[in-house]
Amino acid sequence: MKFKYILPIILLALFSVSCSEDENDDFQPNEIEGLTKIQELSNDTHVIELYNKSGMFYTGYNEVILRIKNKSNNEFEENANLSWMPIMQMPSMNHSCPKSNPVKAAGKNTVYQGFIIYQMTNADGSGWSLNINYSIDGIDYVASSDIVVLQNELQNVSSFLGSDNTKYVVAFMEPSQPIIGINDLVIGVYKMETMMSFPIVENYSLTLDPRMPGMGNHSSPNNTNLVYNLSDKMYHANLSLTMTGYWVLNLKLLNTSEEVLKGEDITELNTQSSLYLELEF
Ligand SMILES: [Cu+2]
Repeated sequence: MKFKYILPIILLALFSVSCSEDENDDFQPNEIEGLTKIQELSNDTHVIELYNKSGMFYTGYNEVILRIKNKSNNEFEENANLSWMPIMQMPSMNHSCPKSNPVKAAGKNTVYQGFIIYQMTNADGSGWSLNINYSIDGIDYVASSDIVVLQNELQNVSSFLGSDNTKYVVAFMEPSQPIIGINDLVIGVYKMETMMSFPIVENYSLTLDPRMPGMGNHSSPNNTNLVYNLSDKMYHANLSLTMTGYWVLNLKLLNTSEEVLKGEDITELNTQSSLYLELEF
């Protein structure tokens, strides 16, 4: 082949590559800006990309953003129905954890948002896998993979047996960026109904007593107890943080009859509740 035939082919190839990239930018704006990829799960038809801020899963509450790339045209699916099932394999049994299935993120075209609350992990981050079931235009798909879940240094989730002989998971959700002053504290409460089912606990309440163990276990003024919020199905309170540092949020969980299921008051002799979450900022 002579050079005069090759050059137009090269130019054509270059042009079509840059052209298709422009198309992608136009039709699929970057909806994952500021996020870091945790990992991908892939099957024959799709690549599912998982994102959050840190790019890692940690024990406790994990907000997760995902998108589904179609392998045949490299476009992101905009009409998927998703559910997911995190599973931890333990020596004697398997169990799942509290979660919310991913739904289309508000105002976005290609990204879906949900959360997973890992209540434990192995020291080396192993043990968990994630199964994602989804359907697009009436066709069902599955993707699954092992995932790495690292141990959070602070106790931001507590799993325990209540005095009603029911197992509960209590998880810190907000504030993710605590401030000196009044913070909107958000906590999730879940019941371990079976190894695989962790429904939301509604209409209970939690008392709140934040303390600084490093500074004579002092508290702070103007805290409120946690009450159930019907719209987001989580528990909210005013959390008063008077200074930066290490705080223990001492809690008591009460059922709808105001019976204490877990936790104790803080006194001179009892400096910490058996139900608590930690925070440092
Ligand atoms: Cu486990």
